[in-house]
Amino acid sequence: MKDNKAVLESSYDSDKIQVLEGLESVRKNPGMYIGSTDARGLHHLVYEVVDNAVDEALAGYCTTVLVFLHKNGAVSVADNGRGIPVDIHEKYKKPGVELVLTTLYSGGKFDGQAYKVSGGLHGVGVSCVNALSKWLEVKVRRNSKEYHQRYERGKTATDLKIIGKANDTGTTVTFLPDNDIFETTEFDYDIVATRLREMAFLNAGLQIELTDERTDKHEVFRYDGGVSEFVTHINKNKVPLHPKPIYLQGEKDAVQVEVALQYTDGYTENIHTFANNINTIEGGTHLIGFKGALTRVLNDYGRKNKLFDESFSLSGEDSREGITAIVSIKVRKPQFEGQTKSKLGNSEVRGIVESITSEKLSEFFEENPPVAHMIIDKAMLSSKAREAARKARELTRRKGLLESSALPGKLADCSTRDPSQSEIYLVEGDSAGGSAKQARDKEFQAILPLRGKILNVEKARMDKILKSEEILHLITAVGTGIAEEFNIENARYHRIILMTDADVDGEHIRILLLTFFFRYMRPLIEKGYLYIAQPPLYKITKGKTVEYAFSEQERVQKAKQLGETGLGIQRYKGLGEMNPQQLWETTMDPESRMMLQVIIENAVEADELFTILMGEAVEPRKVFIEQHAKDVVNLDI
Ligand code: 0RA
Repeated sequence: MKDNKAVLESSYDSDKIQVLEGLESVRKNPGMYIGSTDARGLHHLVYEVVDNAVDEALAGYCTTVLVFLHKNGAVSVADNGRGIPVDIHEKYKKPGVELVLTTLYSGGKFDGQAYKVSGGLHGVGVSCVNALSKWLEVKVRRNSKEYHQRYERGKTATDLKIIGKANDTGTTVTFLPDNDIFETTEFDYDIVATRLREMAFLNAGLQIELTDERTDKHEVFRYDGGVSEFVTHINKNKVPLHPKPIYLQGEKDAVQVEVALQYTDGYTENIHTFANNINTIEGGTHLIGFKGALTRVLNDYGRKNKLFDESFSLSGEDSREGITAIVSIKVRKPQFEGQTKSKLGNSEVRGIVESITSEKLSEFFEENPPVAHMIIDKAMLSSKAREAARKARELTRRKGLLESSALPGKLADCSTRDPSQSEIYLVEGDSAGGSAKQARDKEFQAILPLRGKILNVEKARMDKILKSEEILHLITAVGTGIAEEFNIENARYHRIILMTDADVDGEHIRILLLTFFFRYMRPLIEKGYLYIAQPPLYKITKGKTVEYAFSEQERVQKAKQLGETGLGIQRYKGLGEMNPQQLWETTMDPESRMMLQVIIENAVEADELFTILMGEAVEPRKVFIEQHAKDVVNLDI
């Protein structure tokens, strides 16, 4: 979304036809409007309607948003905003609400709002939701009356009618997603809840309620502490260094900036940025502004208060070790760039965030010296460890271990030198590694066997990580380097495939590897380079017929197909039980294999997951493993 709304507003002026463009194009090419027609796209429908309600809240007219997941598969979003206008539009001779719902892009101009602060990932408007629904009904409470209108597949089905009286104002939209369009039409409570919770954190005081009528589940999300409470929530399983998050806020040239931050005793940096309520996972100008200010304030304070000498300075990484922060800005014309359109491009934002953060954080430090001292002590410890790590790295470099010319001996590399064609299998154990080496297509498949469990990077600092031989092999083979030296351009493979046994140990190794990639090579995941191999769980034989099943369900189904008698069923416990030919056919042959691509659905949740699974605190981990025991089999972060 490159500022859809602004662009389209101007085209409204110059080309009045376009504003009345119908919704056929949305139904023909839904991906262009909502990204995809899978579960993700489906959930975007809800977000889109909620965003409109949140816009009303941000404009100061709405306090509560209610979301219902109905038994019949429909969803309702009800708000107590102004209600969508119902008066007849002079030019188009239709009620405003009908224009809003049946034409693309009528929103921007018609609603009289200069801009929308909020906006779904695609910011396309409720009319797209209408276009992609079997039916949609809207109820508007306005002018002391209640109005109703129904649409089917985006087309008006009934006239707007007054159906009763109203003693407040607001809008209720109810829609049933079209199963001709979506691969799945079943809403997932947790996915909806996570987004609504995030929205509530980002908009202090706004009350969002979710009711699942299918299960009678009900939650109320309301955080009067806003982004500060968000940080407290993220840090609930970590050990904070100061009791309360630091909250900074300001506004300049119509850009609103809110920052909350809290340091923990951990080593990772955990900054989540948002622009207009959208998680900008690729960062952007607000993130750059924040980081710049943070480093500068820490150095200025440290020097001024003689916590270190003039000649010393803390690096950016030192300043951010163990930090959890939310940076949330609201800007009139957001420019979203990058691979997944989730990087903020507005250049004016950088300086604004930088100056507000600098000014307010310096003020906070002046008023809270003990907290400032604690943070700077932590950053200085990081600096020492980083120096030690640098020395360790230099040493290994001198030994040639980190040079690409000195690839690890255990690596069976592929022949092609084209990274986009190359893949590497990280295989648990030397024996499975051996099978994989025999099975592979040498041309484009490399194999790196990993012995045993790799180091838990969640509990270690860089200097220790760089002393782990398995991890060094991994870094060298992948080619990108890590941390400050990470460069995705040097990736030697564009598919990195984790292949571990389907047992508890394999699961653990997979999570250790995922933790490493998430913490130190995250852009590889963001680029879509990381995969998890899916070896079969069962081999089913009948006479000469051999079938593989990748789940319990599939085993039952395949056994039925083959007939129940005379079946041989073998449960694979490890990769080692397959001969190279079987391994190739089931797990490595691009023609027939299944792989999971690792995607970061929600960085806050992924961070929480790794903190819980791999961090220091034991109690939350126990709870987590009990609650998620079933899911862990198909861990997706
Ligand atoms: C157009 C104009 C106005 C409000 C809205 C649309 C509006 C849309 C949605 C969608 C869900 N809830 C909504 N609430 C409001 C401004 C109305 C005015 O100026 O009174």
